[in-house]
Amino acid sequence: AVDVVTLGESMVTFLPSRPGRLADVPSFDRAIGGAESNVACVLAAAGHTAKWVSRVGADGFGDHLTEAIGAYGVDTSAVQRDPTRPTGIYFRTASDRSTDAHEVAYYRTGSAASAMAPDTVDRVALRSGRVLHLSGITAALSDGCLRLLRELTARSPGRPLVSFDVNHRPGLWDTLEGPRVLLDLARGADIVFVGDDEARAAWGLRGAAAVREALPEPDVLVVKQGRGGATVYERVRDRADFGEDVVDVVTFVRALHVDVVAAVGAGDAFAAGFLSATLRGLPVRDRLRHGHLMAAAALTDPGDLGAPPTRDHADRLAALDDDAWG
Ligand code: KDG
Repeated sequence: AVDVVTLGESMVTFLPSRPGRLADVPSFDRAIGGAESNVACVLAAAGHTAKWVSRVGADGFGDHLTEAIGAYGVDTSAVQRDPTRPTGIYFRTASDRSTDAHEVAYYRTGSAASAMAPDTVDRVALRSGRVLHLSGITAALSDGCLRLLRELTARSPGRPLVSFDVNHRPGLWDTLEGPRVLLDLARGADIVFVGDDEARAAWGLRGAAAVREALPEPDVLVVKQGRGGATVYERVRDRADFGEDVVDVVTFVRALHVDVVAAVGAGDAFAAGFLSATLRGLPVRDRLRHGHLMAAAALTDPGDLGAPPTRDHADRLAALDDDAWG
């Protein structure tokens, strides 16, 4: 089995040549984006086998995406080409230094990837990994995409470990149902990633403990607390009293403090670092450290992805003593 399979739409991304409002940016540089392929690329850089399942247009942008993602070492053999629909693209501005906010303009309605559905994707490929990583972005793309996510997050025997990043993108939802759908999908996953800001905006939940209370099902819940750090709730059997008690072990690790160049893609890098360390059987503190350091690498690069650290590099950073980690 490959280590990780990810499913999702990727887009050719246009990065601004200078800071400022979208209305004022005169030219853009081509790059690649897509939350789930970002995760696959970071995992491949960290020495894992990763496969990205998707659909792109039979056009130059589709060629570029498959080539560029393949160049990270990701297996793109299960990516389908759609002769009738275009590859999605998007433009964005640079992150504002004080708020990390940026503008995004998507051109993805009716894209090839939005035609993904249970009967149009390679289901064998989707079950071929130790981990299947999904995100809430896909749920917003079309009815077919939502049906597919519902099927993949349904608990069934023998399924891969399902990882789900909530990735609430309010601008992509054309109904008010988004938050409820995302909570439902998250309930079916084994590992869930969510930002505390997202949990507040989508579900009105304040603080990590409130998120866990609303989302007790996943064995592992990771609540990202922005520049502060991240808290993991991990369900473990409590052997101390030889009973079958299941308890939540709660672990917090501070984030690395870096000067943010572009916040987009940091959550994906975090998920990849955490999943990499999970696949390697590392303890929860190190899973969080690998998440944070992959995120730091993405935060300090103008693109969505940049050049992620290799496994050796990441291991050296994760092994720094507590002083460095704060
Ligand atoms: O998480 C980063 C993504 O938001 C970016 O790469 C583009 O997938 C993307 C999206 O739908 O916003």
